[in-house]
Amino acid sequence: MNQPQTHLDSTGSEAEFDFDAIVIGAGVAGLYQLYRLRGLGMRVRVFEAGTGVGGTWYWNRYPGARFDSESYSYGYSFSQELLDEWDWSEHFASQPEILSYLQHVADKFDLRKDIQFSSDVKAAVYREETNSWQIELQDGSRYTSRFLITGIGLLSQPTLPKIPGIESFQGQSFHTSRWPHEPVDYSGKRVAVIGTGATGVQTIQEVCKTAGHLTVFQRRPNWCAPLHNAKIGPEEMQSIRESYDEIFKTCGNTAAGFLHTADPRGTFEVSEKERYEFWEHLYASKGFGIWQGNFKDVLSDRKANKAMSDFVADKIRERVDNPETAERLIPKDHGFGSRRVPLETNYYESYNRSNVELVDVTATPIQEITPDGIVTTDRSLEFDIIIYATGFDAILGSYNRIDIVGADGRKLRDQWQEQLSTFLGIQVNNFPNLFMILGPHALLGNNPRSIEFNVEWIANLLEYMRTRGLVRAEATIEAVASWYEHVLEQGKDLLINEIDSWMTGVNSNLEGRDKRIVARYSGTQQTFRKRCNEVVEGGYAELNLQ
Ligand code: NA7
Repeated sequence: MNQPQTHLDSTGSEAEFDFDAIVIGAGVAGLYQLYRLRGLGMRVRVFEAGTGVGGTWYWNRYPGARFDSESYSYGYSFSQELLDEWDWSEHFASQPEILSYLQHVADKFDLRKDIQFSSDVKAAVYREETNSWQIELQDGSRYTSRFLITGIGLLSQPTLPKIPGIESFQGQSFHTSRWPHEPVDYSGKRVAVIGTGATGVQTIQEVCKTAGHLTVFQRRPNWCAPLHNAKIGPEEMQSIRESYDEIFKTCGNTAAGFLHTADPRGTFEVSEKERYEFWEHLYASKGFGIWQGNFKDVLSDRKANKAMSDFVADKIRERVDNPETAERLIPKDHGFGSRRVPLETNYYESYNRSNVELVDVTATPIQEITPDGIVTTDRSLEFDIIIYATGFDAILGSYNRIDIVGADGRKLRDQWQEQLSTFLGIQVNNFPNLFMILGPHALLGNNPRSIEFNVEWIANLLEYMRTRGLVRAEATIEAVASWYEHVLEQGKDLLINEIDSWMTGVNSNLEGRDKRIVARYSGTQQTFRKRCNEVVEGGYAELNLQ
């Protein structure tokens, strides 16, 4: 594989490099990027750390893992054949089904032949003299290419809590995103879950059904809302299939690419009766409507947000039998929707079970983990299994773990340490020919929709370069500075940027990550795409092309 070989490159001349493009990651992004670049006749190799395709859906095998967006809005839209042949069995598919889907995609488009599995990229160095990249895997093997494209995810680098003695635990313990491929039997076992983000919520509501006893260690509660999942029968699937054009059109018209978008009315523009009827309707509806399809000012106006938060708090009180437990489950430090809203199925009712206990680690912090279990300031608890649902080194972690060295020997992590900035979340000055799919300051939202857009934007640029014999693309420093200003501007006045969460780059388990940063694009899909399209229409004037 790594022997010197003679290839014809995409222009028909003898290739200088092992590949025209190297893609890191065989998840939703990497698979589609491979498909698109192969369609341009490029020689592409995908390097994937896992043993199979799927990315997020390969790694996150924890119990209860599933989409929080409607399955039919969260798959690929690029292939009519794929849309025609794939049946989703639930409105919000579970991880095994999603993984089967991505495996099906890899097989259908014969993608595996260009994917090298168990290949963890350790370093990537730009070589100015040849306008190319050289990557190095953990095993020391090296590969070269003209272009380097990252499809490494924004939530792929897990973080464990900094708790003394964590290594000493003698039972089974797992981070949710490093779940074993073999089934874990927790029936009758004493199980601990640390963390109550979207992942913890999905895990807790599932594990409690069979665990002998489940103890949930909660630091800060989140505002959760019902998912309302349901099976999809053959007839409903047929009708969904017939509506795909409409579904993707809707996603294209909403602010973040979801099927839901803000209601044009302000919270207090309607009567109290109308307001509560609307909120009851949202609470009884599927998916992210309650977060993304709420009154237009719920996520920006403090008074509106407080009213909505009070509404959801009352729902929690209704659903949880023990009033003290209910109060502990109601967030007091942030309003509804200012952190990612975990969607749930009987999550709150889990706390009515006799085998489930909620421990508030803000009141009684965990002091240490021992060979037998967990010691808080209050007591000592024994466990057979500890599950860490403690989140990720979000957005930055997947880049920082690779030693990415650009022009003049500058390291990406050092440059971003000084200031996190990119152009469109796709390119970075000083890092020519490096393209990121959903990099920092890119639009997130409905990620598959954003991924398809970004992948196509990158593919179109590479095609543009090829037809003009160009070999080097680098965002200008001015373009990066102007995007940075735009990103800051778009993030103003949003409550979501005023609270500690992975979305604002805060992670208590990492050194120096206690200050909020703007790590993602908070403007709308329309603003983001307009800017990206203008760059294309303007002949990529913001890039230095040679
Ligand atoms: P999150 O949303 O970052 O949640 C991590 C959870 O773990 C959160 O409740 C944290 O409490 C808790 N945590 C982290 N460290 C500790 C320590 N040391 N002690 C106690 N509790 C801790 O990650 P998820 O995996 O749930 O979700 C990430 C995204 O993946 C999600 O938004 C989806 O988009 C998919 P905290 O709130 O910080 O007090």
